[in-house]
Amino acid sequence: MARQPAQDKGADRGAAKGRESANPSAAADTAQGTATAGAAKQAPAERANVSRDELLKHYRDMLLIRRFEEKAGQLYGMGLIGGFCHLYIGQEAVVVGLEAAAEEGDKRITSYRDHGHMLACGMEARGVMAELTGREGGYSKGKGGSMHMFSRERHFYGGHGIVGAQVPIGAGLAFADKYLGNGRVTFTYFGDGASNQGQVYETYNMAELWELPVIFVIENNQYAMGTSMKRSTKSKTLFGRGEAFGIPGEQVDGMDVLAVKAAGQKAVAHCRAGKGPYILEVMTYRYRGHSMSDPAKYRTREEVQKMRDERDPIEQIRSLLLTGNHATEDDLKAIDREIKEIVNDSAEFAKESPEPAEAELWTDIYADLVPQAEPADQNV
Ligand SMILES: Cc1ncc(C[n+]2csc(CCOP(=O)(O)OP(=O)(O)O)c2C)c(N)n1
Ligand SMILES: [Mg+2]
Repeated sequence: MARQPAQDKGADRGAAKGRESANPSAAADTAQGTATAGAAKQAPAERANVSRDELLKHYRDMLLIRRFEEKAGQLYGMGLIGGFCHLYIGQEAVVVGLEAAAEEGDKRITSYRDHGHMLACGMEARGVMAELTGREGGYSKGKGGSMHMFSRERHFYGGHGIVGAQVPIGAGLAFADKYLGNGRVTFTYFGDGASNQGQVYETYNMAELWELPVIFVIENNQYAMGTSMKRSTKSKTLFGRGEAFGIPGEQVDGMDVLAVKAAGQKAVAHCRAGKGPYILEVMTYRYRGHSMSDPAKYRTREEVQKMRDERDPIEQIRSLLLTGNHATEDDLKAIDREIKEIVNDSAEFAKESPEPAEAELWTDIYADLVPQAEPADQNV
């Protein structure tokens, strides 16, 4: 069994530090020095007209993801989660910022690093944790696991283990919405590694040709397993590749939830106005390994620590809340307690939920939605 790294304490430990250094407009100093935010030229308080309630919601939503993922890491270490498990710790601002730009009915689809996306779009922590542990109470009745959860109710279309596979499917979802004329937008998330795949560019071409309402969100965490961006491409930006197909886009500071939200709103407006797809390259960073077993030889501990100390997305909002007198330490402690309860409750629920019955092996294999055709004439 893979050894677990120490629990992520970034959101607590860096509190004081965050107040001094959390200027989200600062260029992120990353492995490649590329995590600058095209959209983040001003400090968020000046840039975004954000209410106290919004700030608190962003803080709460990001903290839920972080604490949930820490708990998932623990349960994995205890042998309660089998198979693959890719944690999202460090990247919380991406999905929380974009969900803040979405409206009810908009769709989302992503890769295997998907727990944060589920929580951010309103799926229940209990159902996600029970699925991770392979229990009946999970979103896929315990048969899908970490990478294969869906919720039609919350318009969440997975959870895809094949790198890049979700990209054409995301365009397909957007095609359906365009056909139905319902004004909905699809957020199609994929990584920097996935963005070197051919199917992404076939999808770009069709999406632009058909003016599909799809936002391609490249979560550029700068590594594809152990391969850094530097080793995989000479492209200066990934969003810039859309230009060949006529798709506009931009690079965003993915450690700044307000910058992500602002860019998301712009992209959504573009899509809803019928102008076709938009690309957001969101510069982010994962603190943990690629998955639970990761030799971590491709980057230094110092690189990770620097990012956590100086750029942590939760610390940035925490700092804004405190320095702007929008919240007190006690207010934030109360939120921390509330989140802890939700996460602990999800783990208890998961442990108590039974494993799926053997008969479940034969269910949920084919959809029953296709109308049955009349039996064909045997002689034709
Ligand atoms: C088609 C395919 N090729 C290779 C793999 C193995 N694999 C899993 S994740 C991954 C890296 C993808 O990196 P990126 O797109 O940057 O996403 P991240 O893991 O950083 O979120 C690879 C190569 C796979 N699952 N599917
Ligand atoms: Mg990556």
